[in-house]
Amino acid sequence: MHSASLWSFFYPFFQVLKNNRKVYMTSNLKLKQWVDEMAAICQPDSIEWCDGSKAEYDRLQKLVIDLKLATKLNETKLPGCIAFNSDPSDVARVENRTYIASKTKDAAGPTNNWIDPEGLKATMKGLYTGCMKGRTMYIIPFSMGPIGSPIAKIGIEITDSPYVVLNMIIMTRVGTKVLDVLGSDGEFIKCMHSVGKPLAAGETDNGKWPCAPLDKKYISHFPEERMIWSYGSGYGGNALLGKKCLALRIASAIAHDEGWLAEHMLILGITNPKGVKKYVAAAFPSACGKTNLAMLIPTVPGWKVETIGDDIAWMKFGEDGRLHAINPEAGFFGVAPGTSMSSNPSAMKTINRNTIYTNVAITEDKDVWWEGIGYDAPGKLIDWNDHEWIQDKGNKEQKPAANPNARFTAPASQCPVIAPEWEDPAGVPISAILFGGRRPGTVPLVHQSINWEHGVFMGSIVGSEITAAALDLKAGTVRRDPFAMLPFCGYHMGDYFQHWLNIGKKTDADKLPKVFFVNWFRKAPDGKWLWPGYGENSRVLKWIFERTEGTGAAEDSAIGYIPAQGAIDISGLDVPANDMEELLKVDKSEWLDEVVKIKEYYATFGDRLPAGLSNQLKALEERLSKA
Ligand code: SAT
Ligand code: MN
Repeated sequence: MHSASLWSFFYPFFQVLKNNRKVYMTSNLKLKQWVDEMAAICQPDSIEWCDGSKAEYDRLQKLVIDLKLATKLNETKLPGCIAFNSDPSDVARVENRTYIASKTKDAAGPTNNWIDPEGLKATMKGLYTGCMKGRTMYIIPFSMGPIGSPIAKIGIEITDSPYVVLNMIIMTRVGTKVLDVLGSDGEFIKCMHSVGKPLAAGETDNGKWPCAPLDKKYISHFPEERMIWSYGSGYGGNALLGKKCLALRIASAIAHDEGWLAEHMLILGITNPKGVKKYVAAAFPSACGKTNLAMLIPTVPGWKVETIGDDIAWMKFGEDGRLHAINPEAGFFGVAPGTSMSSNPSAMKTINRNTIYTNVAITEDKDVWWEGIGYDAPGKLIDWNDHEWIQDKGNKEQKPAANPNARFTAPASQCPVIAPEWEDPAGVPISAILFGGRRPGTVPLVHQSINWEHGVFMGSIVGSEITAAALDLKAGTVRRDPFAMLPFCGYHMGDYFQHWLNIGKKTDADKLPKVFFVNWFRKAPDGKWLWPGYGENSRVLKWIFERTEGTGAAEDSAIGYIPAQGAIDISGLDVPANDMEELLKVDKSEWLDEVVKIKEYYATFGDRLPAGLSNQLKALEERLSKA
């Protein structure tokens, strides 16, 4: 017998062994026990350990196409790309089904959905029982951050979704190397996931996105145990557990205990015409253009911006006493609608190969299309609901062809402006931290904090103004999203504020990043945008860069440092002088009004609001009344 036929002889026995869970691919006892335990509960037909290889990726891609769960896209225009349509009930994160199951309600704080961990485990064990019947259980060893980096963390995701495996291979570092680093006794974060749709004997998904109904979906976090249990959703942050669940909710709790920061921030590198490079981290609520800023193409001549990350930053003090950031992710899970060659050419060039699309529309020649892609729909499309769709620009009621939260999943390494050092295990030293939101009034284009504590105050009041149409709230109400972490902080927000204040005491003041608040969304009284945004934001980044160097002219104001007249370089830009004045205006009565709103909001934290922040609010009010 030659070796191939020997293998085919033994293969069935190997499969039996594997299905009996005796092939582990790891010597880590805790991992073996956990896989055994979950397999006994979920009862999958088979178990596969993922190695993150190209062969594995290609095999799973073929599997999802054969199962009609995904469409192969045009190989000439979009090589290596596929598209999924999810179930209409499963198109975004589900915040009201997302839980922090800490031992006490107080530990989760007023901004989280708390649930008793023991009761929740009983409920979810019930749901997990037999939930993988007819399916394969995949074991995904992954690293958040460059494998072996002192800032990185290892997670193991157990899932029954090949969609999740494919996405995780792009979004994180998956593979046997991770198991090597884990070794026989390394620590890992348990990430348990099931789509919650077992299959009867002989049944297949047959093209239908598997998930459970909304009231059976649970995205659960056990911060004390560093563990995640997700059930019933196959989509995005609900299912790709390395992202919001691990890298933010669980990591924020770990960072609190270990003295570092896990933040919902992009990271970019900015180089001036002399070749000096600095790094900036920035937090904005959703829909403020984080991915666009991370990949911005400066309009100021001689300046360069490069991307390190577009969503998450983990920051630790280096030996130099400065905060160093890594991007724990390896890909971008970005919103497709609105992404075009004019809004973000670098993103468009990142997603033209080896990309997974979810809930976009598909053209007759198997290209992708979405609202805001920059050109009209070319002929008949298949919309994200699998229906024929022909653009009717006269019909304002026409439903969009792509879901507004349609996504692309693409390797960060494909980004034409990725920084060469983006995978440096030591991270990059952060010179400036930016906060921002959509604030049509009150908040100027940019201002700088007086000191770290004041910077923490700025982060705590981040928010976007809502339009009356969007929510059942008064127009002009600010929906606060402190540090853009409202849905992502794994513990009490008051303690999180205190943690940020404590970070400022761990090093010399001059080694801390300078803190800024930016607002690209200020409007004139007549409702028109005052600032062009996009690449022109480089003009504000330039001033920020100069401030971190000790140059860059500024004036004191009641709310912090404001660019001096002429300090923002607007050469070649068509912004009239009075618009510029309006953009940098600090209106005393608007800000006194803001103080009243902040007081109401701060009251929601009761006595857990750090004194440092109530002092900052008081000081702001005093400065305003003197102004
Ligand atoms: O679905 S994700 O959580 O990954 C993206 C988002 O909603 O911000
Ligand atoms: Mn995000």
